[in-house]
Amino acid sequence: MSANLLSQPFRAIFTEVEEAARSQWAAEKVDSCNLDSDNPKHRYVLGMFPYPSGNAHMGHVRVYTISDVIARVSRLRGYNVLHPLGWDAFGLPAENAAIQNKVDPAVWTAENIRKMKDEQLNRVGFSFDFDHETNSASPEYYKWTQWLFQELYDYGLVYRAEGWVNWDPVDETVLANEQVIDGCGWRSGVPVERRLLPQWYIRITKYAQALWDGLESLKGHWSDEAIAVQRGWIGRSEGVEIDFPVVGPGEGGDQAITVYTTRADTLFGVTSITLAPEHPLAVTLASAQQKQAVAEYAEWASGRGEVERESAERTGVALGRSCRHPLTGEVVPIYVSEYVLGGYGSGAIMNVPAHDARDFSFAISEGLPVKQVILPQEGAAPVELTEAYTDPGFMHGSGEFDGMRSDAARQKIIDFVAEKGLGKRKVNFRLRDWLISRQRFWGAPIPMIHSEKHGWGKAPDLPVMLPSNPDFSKGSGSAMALAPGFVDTTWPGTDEPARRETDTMDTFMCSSWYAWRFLDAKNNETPFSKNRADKWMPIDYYVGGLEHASQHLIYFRFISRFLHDIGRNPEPEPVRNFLDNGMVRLGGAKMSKSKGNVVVPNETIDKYGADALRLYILADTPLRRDIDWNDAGIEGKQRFLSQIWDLCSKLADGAVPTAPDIKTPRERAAMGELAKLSIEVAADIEERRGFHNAVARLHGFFGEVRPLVNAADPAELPVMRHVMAEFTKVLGSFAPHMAEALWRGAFGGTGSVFLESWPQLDPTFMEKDEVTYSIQVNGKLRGTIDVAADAAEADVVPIARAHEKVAPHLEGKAERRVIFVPKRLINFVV
Ligand code: ANZ
Repeated sequence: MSANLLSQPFRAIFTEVEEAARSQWAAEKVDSCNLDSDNPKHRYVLGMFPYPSGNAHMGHVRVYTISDVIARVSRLRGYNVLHPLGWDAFGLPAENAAIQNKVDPAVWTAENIRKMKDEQLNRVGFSFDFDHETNSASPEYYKWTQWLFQELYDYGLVYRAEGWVNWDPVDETVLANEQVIDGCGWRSGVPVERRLLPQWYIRITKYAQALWDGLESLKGHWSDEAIAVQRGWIGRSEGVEIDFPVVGPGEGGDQAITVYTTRADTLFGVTSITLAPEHPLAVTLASAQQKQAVAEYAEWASGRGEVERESAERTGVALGRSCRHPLTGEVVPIYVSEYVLGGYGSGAIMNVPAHDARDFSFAISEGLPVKQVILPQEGAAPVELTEAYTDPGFMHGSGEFDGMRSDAARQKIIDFVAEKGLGKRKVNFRLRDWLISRQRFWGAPIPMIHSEKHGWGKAPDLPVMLPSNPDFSKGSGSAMALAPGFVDTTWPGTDEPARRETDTMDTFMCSSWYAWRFLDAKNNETPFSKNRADKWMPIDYYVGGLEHASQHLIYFRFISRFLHDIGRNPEPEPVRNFLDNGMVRLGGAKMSKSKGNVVVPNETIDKYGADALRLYILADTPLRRDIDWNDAGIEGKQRFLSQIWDLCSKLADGAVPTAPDIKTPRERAAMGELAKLSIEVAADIEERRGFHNAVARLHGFFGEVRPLVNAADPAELPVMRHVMAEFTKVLGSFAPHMAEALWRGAFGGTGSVFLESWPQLDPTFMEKDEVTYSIQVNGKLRGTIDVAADAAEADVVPIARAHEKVAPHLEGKAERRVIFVPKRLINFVV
């Protein structure tokens, strides 16, 4: 940096300062990471990779500023740090843009990546090593996504089955949920139909228990909420399956309906049985009179979305048949209703209107009895319920279980039912198999082929390349089939005709394994080498929004466990510490282009500089809270940086001692502030996730040290220079551009400040020359005194005894004991 920049006001030259620092980093390869270095200390710091929309937003700035601070602090503290960035580059927006603007999605995506990387994110000063960049839409990457699919297939974790999709009858294409707006296709505007089509699934349910138990094994930091979201998604429940025999005469009269319940304690309150529309017995069992109504209802309901089914008004149709209660022998009617889901439990439930809210409203609309079997108080009389009573309580109307506490009775009834052979204990999960196929173009082609003779098999010679210049004239789902030469192929090792699968994979598949690819981004022989995975996994710090805690994290943890099981990943879990950060809002609302309330990073950087932006986005708000954007806040950060700049410019002339000789109280005080700063900021970042506290400490340090520098004698200036030079090393993780400029420009650094080490100070610097003692009489505070920190008890106690506010309380009383706590407290017990 030219010396004359230093003499100018920071506000006038910050852009120049920032650009100069970035060119130095690029030229000197300051951010590069040698993955095979033999430094035994290493850290993998990862922010969730972005979708390349072409517009970096404040959400990106927040995530990567956090990961960048951890990465920079870690490097200065002696770690070899991997802090990479890549692109989650497949997906719908590219395809939509391609259809609208008639460009190849590959071209559109490449241009967006260039914009986001070179023109936007680069300007924030993130220390990414782009030697390890990945792009999930490149053949070099998706070759291995396809490999992963085929591995899962080889291990029996992939299957094909019919699944419901949104079908646009005009565009003749399958729509993603996001493309259905108010029940209509986003392009055609006509109502969307639900259709059953063959789909590829991944058997993630086989890992449900492991994914559940794994949450228990996480030893690093995971917020309770991130864990809770996953528990909700996996949804493990312990219950019992109970058989209700069907009462004859009629078809299926010798059968039983198996229900799944988590509330065996309510068994005596059952007043009906309800089947899911998909239940195989629904139509079969229906009486002749009801068969058609049941069939029509079942067909209508099966086509409806799950959320809709669970939240709609309770509807249903009686089968005209009944079941016998296995314990009481009572006969109860059977219904079919959409709120019972086909894919969960046994697809049939026992209705207990008195104790389940859904059953209560169903019973009211069907005129079914409400039978209370749990009472809030022991010995209370049942009353007419106006809503379901869902709390625990005391058993009633339940035979030999009466009077027991309901939670204890639950276990007893399960045992009883099991002993009698009427049912068995059962664990269920809400987690469903992962529907992975998408009838779209811009994704990793599913690497399977089909022949009439051989059925389905793996496509040889990966990657199965995505055709270029797709023809979207018949909608996105057909582009693959229309690509010349894509579909027709031959069965491996023969010249028999075969057809390629035209579906592509869910993009969550691409992001389920990207963390491993960063370890070996250029490897063409294997997805990643085992040595690298053994060394670098699990990720030490993973940063991203809580909105990814359900899907992405579940898929990521699943693939991590799978890779572990096949011997390619050292530990089952992929992440040690998960840092879920809040959002950035404006005027209380989430920033969004459609609402027109966005603050654009590039414009902010033009106005205030990247360092001010970085400080601002970390300051004041704890990691997990949302930030409400406020221009005054970022102006304050720019002012703070200007003050640092001015002070350091003033100090610039003269030598900076590396091991200064500390003599005066002022020098000692400045060193004390530096010691406190370096120790506490390291702990804030590495252990406490207190990014906002760390920024507050930068302010605190400066507030204490600036007056010391301003008051310093010429003889004290070398130490002051030393303190401020060391300060730039701490500041650098937060405001890297300024720190680099000052380190080289004001303090004579010959290389990058980021190749230096974190200040290591003797903590005794933090000890004050003087300490304050509280003086108590019988535990009650009467006064304080300031004495030399190393003063002995024998010197301090007489001073305390003579204190003007203390002496009157001691006068004329017998001193029984004196409690002395060094550097803190004296208590006279009288
Ligand atoms: C009787 C009962 C009484 C229930 C009561 C609840 C409260 P989780 O915890 O999510 O597993 N259920 C079972 N299978 C179902 C299906 N396929 N579709 C919709 N609901 C179903 O929930 C288990 C409870 O959800 C089960 O316990 C059953 O209702 C219902 F006072 O049985 B319960």
